[in-house]
Amino acid sequence: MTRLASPAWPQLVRAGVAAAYERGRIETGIVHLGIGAFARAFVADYTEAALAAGDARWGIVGVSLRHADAHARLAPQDGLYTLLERDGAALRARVMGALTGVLVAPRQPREVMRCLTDPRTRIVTLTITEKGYGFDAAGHLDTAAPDIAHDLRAPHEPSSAVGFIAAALVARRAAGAAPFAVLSCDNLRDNGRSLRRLVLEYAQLAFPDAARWIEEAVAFPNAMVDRIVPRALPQDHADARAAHGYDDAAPVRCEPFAQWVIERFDGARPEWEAAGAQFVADVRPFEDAKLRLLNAAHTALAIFGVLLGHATIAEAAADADIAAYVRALMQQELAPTVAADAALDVADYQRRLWPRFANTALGHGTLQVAMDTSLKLTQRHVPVLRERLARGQPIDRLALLIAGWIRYLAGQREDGSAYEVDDPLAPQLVSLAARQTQDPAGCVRKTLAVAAVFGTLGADAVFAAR
Ligand code: CS2
Repeated sequence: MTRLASPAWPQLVRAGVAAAYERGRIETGIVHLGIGAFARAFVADYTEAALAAGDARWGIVGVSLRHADAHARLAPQDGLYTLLERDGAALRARVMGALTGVLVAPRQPREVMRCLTDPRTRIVTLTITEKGYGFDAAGHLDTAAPDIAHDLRAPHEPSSAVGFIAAALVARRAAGAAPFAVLSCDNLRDNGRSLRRLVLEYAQLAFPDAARWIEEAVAFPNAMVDRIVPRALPQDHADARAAHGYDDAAPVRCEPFAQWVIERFDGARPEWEAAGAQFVADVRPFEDAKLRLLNAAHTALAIFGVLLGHATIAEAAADADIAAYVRALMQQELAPTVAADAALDVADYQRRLWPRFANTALGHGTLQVAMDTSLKLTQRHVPVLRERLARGQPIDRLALLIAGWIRYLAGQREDGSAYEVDDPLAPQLVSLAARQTQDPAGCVRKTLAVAAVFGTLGADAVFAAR
């Protein structure tokens, strides 16, 4: 069987599996940091539509900041891969051509800098997950984080996303080139503004002369990103082959739904509207709806799903007890904190969520969504808890989720079987959780005192009592 790669492109176009553009003419206009499955199902898919609409400037060089896996799979395929949209029995397969290269930063740091400083690169997009940024608990630069500490010692040989962005901006300024815009595509509150603050704090330490210029010249638009993208499964390779006849070592599975809402930014960019991206003056209402409804409920389905032995989110959503609880959590405690906004129909957004959770074709692992929950809570639930407590509103269902999470940290399902807690704070949290049956109150008190997760909320007596 032939491996998917550039020579197949014209035939894929003729077969209607790839968009009808001349792939050899595509230039690189975007560097994407963190080229995992989400980036390939999201940024690349929207960009594919702009390329298909005839603007050849926007190929994407994907960069892995740590692992070589994406490169190993995609380089032999010249960046091509199959996107498999799954919903129930429906399957839509398309080959994406937007990736013009894949780099591994630890192995090719100079090549990464060369792409970032190329004047044709106009945008840097990122999907590096909550833990990739280097935020401390208060949302500032964590100068003690190993990557950040390393980069502050050697700012011209960066290893972190923030370090690469700052060093490249400084080099562009020195060369008289315009800066690129920086567009975070992670599930963080105020993702653009937060990243901007981080880069400025970093630049003040690493490149004090350039910090002011970065502050004035560089755009960091806020954006809300939404598409459920589970890990690929063996079935995906077979389905890709059935769709086009080639072997694909890097297929991506996702739901058909996608929504990208971006705060308006000036300067060159692909026509992402071609795939339905929305440009708005204020992205926050969208971001709140997404984090507080989809993501906050997702975490609840994942935690209780793991505990009750459900392998996937769809199975958890089909469990009558979990479903009743999560629906009540959404309706009574989460949705009321999402402000009404003329540009967003919250009720409609909410109505569309359950079928997405219940999509049995996704195979979205509860353990995958439960990963890094300590960081996700700070984005998804802690702000809601704060608001509701400040207004004297009930928090019973949110408190149950936190209790469920503490129970989850014990690493054991209700049936006694074990799983691994995958979280950057696991060593600390798992040891706190170990004695929870002997000393439940002490375990709760000590877990709520972990400031990296709860900040000052842990000291709230009403919260702790619930
Ligand atoms: C999920 C998200 O894994 C998780 O934490 O809640 O990745 C979710 O699938 C996406 O944000 C959907 O847009």
